[in-house]
Amino acid sequence: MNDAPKKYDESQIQVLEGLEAVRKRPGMYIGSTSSKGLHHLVYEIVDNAIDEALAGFCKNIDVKILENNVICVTDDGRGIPVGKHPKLGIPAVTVVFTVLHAGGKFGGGSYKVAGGLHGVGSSVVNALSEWLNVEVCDGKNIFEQGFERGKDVSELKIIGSGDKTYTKVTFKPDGEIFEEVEFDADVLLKRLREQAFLNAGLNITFSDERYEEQENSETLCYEGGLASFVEYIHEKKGADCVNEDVIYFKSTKNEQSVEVALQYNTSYNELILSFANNIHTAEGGVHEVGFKTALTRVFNDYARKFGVLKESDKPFVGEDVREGLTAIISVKLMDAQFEGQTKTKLGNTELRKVVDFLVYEKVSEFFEENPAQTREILEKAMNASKAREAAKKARELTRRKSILESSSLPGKLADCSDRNNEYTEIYIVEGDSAGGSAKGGRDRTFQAILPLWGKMLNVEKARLDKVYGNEKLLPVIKALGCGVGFDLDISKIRYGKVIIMADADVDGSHIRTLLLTFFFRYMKPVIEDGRVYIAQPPLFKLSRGKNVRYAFSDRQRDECIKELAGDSEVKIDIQRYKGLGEMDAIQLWETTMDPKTRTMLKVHMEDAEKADEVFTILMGDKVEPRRLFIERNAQYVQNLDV
Ligand code: 28F
Repeated sequence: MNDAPKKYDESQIQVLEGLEAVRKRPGMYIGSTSSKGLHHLVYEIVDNAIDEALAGFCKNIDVKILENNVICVTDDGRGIPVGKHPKLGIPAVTVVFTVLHAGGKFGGGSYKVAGGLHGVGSSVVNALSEWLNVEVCDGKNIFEQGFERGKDVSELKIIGSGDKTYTKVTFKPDGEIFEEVEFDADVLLKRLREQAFLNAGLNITFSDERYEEQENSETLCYEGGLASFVEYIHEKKGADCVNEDVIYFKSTKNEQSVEVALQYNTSYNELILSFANNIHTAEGGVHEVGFKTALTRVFNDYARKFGVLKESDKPFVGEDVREGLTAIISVKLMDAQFEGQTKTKLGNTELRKVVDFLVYEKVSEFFEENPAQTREILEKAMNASKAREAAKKARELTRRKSILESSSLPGKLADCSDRNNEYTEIYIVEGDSAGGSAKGGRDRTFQAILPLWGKMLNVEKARLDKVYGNEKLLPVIKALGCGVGFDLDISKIRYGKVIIMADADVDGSHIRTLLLTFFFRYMKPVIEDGRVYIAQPPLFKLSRGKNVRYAFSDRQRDECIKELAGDSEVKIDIQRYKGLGEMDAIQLWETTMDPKTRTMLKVHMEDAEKADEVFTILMGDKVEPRRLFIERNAQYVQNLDV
């Protein structure tokens, strides 16, 4: 250990200030210190290895979770340079791990993006790790350096020799920073698989070595790239495909590449995933716009040319040509501009035309060369277009009908007096008895009640025109007042919160799932806006004389028993609520509706692809994928009523 007195020159001070800044406000660099932020540390290191693959020098990346949640990532690239940094006079690899946003990768001329959540650099991971070890082989010597909470605790030193080049980074996230230090292997696996799809031929191996008995490892390598990605998505949710082949094309021009894969399935939903430099552009951007406009144009041009669309027929609109579409768009470019609220919208305007031109040219080519598959695809677009027209008529009809009726609000709605949708809430309640108690218990200034009745529709297997005709959903659409499907205008929504309140039994969870499917498929912005909640009524009422407690789980029930019994063996009355109707209005208010005491689950959508898969599996018509899903997830279900 080099114990010479530390010379605190300017560069040392810059290093310390940088790391201090990261440890003081980690959320600024990795989004949060929750489990999501914890996993972001791994993505950052893996992204650097993938950049080395993008540069063409790395073929294999290995990711391991070792015991007590230590991560080890290795790539067989050139190895981070160990030579002295020209300006700072210390090894380049030490700069990469101690200077914020360091590394030549940021000096332009690479795919790395500076700032934001992407490419925050290895130094942030180092600062947020209890310890980190970097090992580099330059084809001759093996070098190693250790750090603790970002500070180097040893000089870079030679620990051996080797004839292969590689970089290996091992680190233990700092428990002082992260509330949760337990890694979720499935979360890492999903992200690594996505990166393997996005980088055709890259070989990523993953293993979770925390538990002796069940070491599981996976090798992820897809020569088919995005085409394999589309096949994987369809296979995972048991989708039936309309056309046999995945339409796939890639074009690279002056260090810019555009890669697209698309295929149609028989569902009514569209799933488009877009990426820029391997980063998921959840907010879309120019590449998605270019793709969508070109697709609509090529459908219309081809349909006109071959008489599928007659002169008198209206042209296809975007939603017609995207019904049942699974598409992945991946662009790689220098100096990508990320915009939007979460820096996940691609802004490079010149790219829109590039993507548009390529998609138009390549999809036309496919149509010309595959008339049979094209006929299937266009027929589906025709049906979608007809259903859209029918939905428009159904909507006009409901509008006209409601204009004929006194109010355009549903008869069963017990509205609230306040009109400001900052505060108002609507409880969608299953069953008239529960609806009655909810009306009796609510605070009518800001709480509206809509009792549901009639047959519910599983929208997973229905188009929008059927939704308008459904007696259970139509009142919900009218009460919320913001429309549905592609003409939903979230600014018109009449309530700040939409709260689903159903019994805690199997029927209640079925109606809840059907409603969530409806919101996800036809009112997604209401979920994305964080307005959908699930009421949590109590499962038990415990009483000892006048002393009453409510419990929302078995564990809470047992705690209440101890609390009420104290140290005397006395009888405690325990009532298991079978349905909301068993509670009177006051109890329902106190336990489930009073904002001061209630607990509610907020419905949020971390990952559109995952949500699409879950709804397709749970609500779709394929039994096998559903059985597998239930088998895999039954372990997480509390109070399973078997
Ligand atoms: C397990 C994580 O971080 N791999 C990396 C490289 C390779 C180079 C590099 C990285 C250049 C001057 C900073 C090598 N030779 N895996 C990784 N592999 N960084 S990170 O260079 C970084 C800058 O200092 C590299 C020639 N050019 C670049």
